[in-house]
Amino acid sequence: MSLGRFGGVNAGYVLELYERFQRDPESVDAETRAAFEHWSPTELDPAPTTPVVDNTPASVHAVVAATILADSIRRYGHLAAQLDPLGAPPIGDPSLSTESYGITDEDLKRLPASLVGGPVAETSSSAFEAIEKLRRVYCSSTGFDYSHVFVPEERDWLRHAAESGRFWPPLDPESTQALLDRITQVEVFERFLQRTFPGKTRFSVEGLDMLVPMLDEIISGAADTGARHTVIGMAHRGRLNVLAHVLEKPYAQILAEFKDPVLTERLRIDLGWMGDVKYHAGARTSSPTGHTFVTMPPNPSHLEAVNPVVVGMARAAGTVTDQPGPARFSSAATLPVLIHGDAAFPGQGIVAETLNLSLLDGYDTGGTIHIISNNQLGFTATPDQSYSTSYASGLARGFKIPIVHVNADDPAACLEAARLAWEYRGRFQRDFLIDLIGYRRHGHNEGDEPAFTQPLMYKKIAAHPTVREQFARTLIAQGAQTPASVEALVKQHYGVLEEAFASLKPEEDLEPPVPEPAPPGAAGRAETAVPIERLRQINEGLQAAPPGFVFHKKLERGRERRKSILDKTSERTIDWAAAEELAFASILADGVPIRLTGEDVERGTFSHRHAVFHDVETGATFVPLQTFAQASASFEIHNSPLSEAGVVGFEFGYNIQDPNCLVIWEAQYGDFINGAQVIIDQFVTSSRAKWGLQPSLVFLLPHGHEGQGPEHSSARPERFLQSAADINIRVVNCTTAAQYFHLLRRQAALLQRDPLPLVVLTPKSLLRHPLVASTPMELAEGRFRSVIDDQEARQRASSVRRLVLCSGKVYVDLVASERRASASQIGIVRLEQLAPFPRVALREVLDGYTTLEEVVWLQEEPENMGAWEWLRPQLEELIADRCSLRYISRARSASPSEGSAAWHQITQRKLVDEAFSLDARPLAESGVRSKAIHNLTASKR
Ligand SMILES: Cc1ncc(C[n+]2csc(CCOP(=O)(O)OP(=O)(O)O)c2C)c(N)n1
Repeated sequence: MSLGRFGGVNAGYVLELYERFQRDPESVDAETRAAFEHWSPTELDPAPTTPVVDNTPASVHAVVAATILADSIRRYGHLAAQLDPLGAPPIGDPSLSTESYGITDEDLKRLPASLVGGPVAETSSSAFEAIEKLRRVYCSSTGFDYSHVFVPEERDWLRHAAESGRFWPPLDPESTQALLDRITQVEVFERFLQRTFPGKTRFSVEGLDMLVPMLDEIISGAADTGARHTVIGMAHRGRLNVLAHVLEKPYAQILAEFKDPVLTERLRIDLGWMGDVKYHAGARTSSPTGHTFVTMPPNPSHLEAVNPVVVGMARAAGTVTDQPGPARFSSAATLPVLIHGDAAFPGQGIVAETLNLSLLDGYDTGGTIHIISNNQLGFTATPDQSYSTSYASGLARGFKIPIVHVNADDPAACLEAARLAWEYRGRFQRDFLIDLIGYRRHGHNEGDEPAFTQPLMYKKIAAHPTVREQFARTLIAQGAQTPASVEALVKQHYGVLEEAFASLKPEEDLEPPVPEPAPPGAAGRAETAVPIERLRQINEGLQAAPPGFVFHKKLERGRERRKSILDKTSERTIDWAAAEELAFASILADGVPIRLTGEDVERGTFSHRHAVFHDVETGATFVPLQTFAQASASFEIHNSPLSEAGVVGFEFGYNIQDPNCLVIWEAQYGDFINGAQVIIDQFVTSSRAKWGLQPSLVFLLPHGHEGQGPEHSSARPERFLQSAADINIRVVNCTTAAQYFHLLRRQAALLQRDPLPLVVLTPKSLLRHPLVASTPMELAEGRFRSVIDDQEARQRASSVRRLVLCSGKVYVDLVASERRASASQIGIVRLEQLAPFPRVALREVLDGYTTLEEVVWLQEEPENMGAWEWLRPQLEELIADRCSLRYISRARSASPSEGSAAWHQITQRKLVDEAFSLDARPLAESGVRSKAIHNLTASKR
């Protein structure tokens, strides 16, 4: 016997069958049994060199063929599914045709259905019938694409779900009527907008109308199974329709926004309100009982950037933080839904970063439901210009996410996909993707001419009936509707919109969510001192370890030292890490939960934090901030994956969803923050002015020129400062452990009263520097100071000619310099907070020096970086005609720092020398810039 075309892998399958037959002849069907009775495995030719003649008894050949055919349909059936509503034929695959296996339908009819297996076999009388049913499941208007799912239980479940049809919606008269009503509403909304505001951009959903009923299905299904929060993220396409119909944003408000109203001066100037275009707006709705919520955060134009934000929001929505210990997350309570573009999903890297979060501790949400609203175009770009994968959804395969491609013109198939998605997610707590394949009825926006680039496609679209029209025709043919009833439904929905439009009073209807800033005087202020006794109790609590826990020797010694750091109240025993831990612990003791994430944060990049100890014998972990006796809220800490945009977006979302939690993200080195620049620009610094959000996310960004080269020196403070507008961000570069302690406590205290994102430029080598250490009394008294005067210079204020203003690490370089001792005419004042500019505090300090000739801003960053360009106009205004203003910096440069440590030291020394040289002159050739920008003293006196 020869296996003919079933060599190789298929031979293996025959052998398996044969072994089964040998063990138990009854375990294979009668025909296979008969064939094997006259066959031996020695007849297998593993590598036939000449064409083999197929003299296989038909039954064995057919048995093998039938099983492989069934398997191929399950794996590759989607390649033959009619997924394009515009009729492009599927690419197909030879493995799906009976003929490819050298068998006929007649052969299949002689074989039992059990060879095909699964639910279809149970209701079929032959393999032929079962295969036909499989084809209807896998090759119709749904393409089940799950063969890449590795977990057998999941694959079996998916297979059974697809083949049993148990998620196929019962299109009984009531649900049919409801569906027709819904898609009529969706279509009429777009048509009304087109008629009322012709050509105005709205990014119509038309061509993907089923998106709305699918979201209905997902949201109600999730709510039925206990999800309290659904968070939906989506871009422009179909957003207005989803806002109106899923988020229940009033028609009147949407219509008023089409009139582009100009808001009052108070909103624009006093409160910094800028607003955003209507198709970026967010909304939130709750069920009539108030038990379930659907939220759609606002969205910037930057496609897919909202993905991690939504996932972070969903994580926060399912997290309980009011108990000490780790935060408790319940996946059943929350559901993230992300709607992607078919060009953006494969194109934007943040998609992969977000998918990578899906199963990670601290980031997992119990599964996101993804829908690609696939209109087969990205603006003008075609699929072959947009992705290298076979489908727009290809990336999801690598994450083992089940994918269902579905033709958007088949309502029942679309609803089945939606049901399958939430059932799978609920059961396996993993992501699911629906590739909803439709078309785009108009241009990219409604003023755009699509026929310039897609003439053939748009000829087809012009003649293509809408999904509502097709569905209505079917119902009319079935006698379930009449042309008149269908038309009445259209009129009814027009009527509602017309009424809303007629009642429109734009200024009154529009209520932008403008947050009021804290009242003047109260902004940024909080009592943050912690009595020494309380600190001692907390510190003692932190030192209590689980019985028998074996610490690493070095860390054990560190813990020993920690025990006594509060004993002597006026000795500098508090270093940066101790201040941070005491700040965190006291915040937790005050009942404010904390979430701290970033690359390697558990230990700290510079091995200073050790928030998580590892038992050197058992590997068990111990987190003192989760177990100390005084804690009254949760402490969450996670080493993040190696991502910036994804994880910062996630923390932003977490933060806005749970504004009462102190959410902190730490960069490995500050410069890596630029990997998240879109999140910073589009969300962190601007979301208040655009959307009325009030983030309070904290960024810890190691910063300072220490000779580590261009990439490990600067957290690029200039980028944050360029976006600073007084009421959107705080940027701090503080110089002592106590300042850091008060700063963290202030941020926690202001979460509700005066929330703003906080950027802290944190030390690296200075983490353990004695000049940065503080006394316990400095924690027990006082508060964060935005400006720190030079106490020594203040004693001799009348002889001070130059005041050097600086921030952060360069201050330590100055005071550690041997030139400091002889510089009696120079004072060194620290600007601990760069933004909002501490005008009042700095003026008070300047007022104390009446003989000043010059204020110098000293920074170690190049002239075009650091804080100089932010400070310059503010210092000019403040100093006015008091004296001159000078700056000292590295020379203007394309790169933040020198690439050599020795070169760095030379430049750094020059900077310091220049600060102490009263006869300073421009030193362009030295790599350092020292320049008086004007001499107001001379010109204005
Ligand atoms: C990050 C980013 N790059 C470029 C653009 C400009 N842009 C807006 S829509 C669009 C096409 C998007 O295509 P697709 O993802 O398929 O969504 P569709 O508009 O077709 O629904 C482009 C390139 C953008 N908004 N965001």
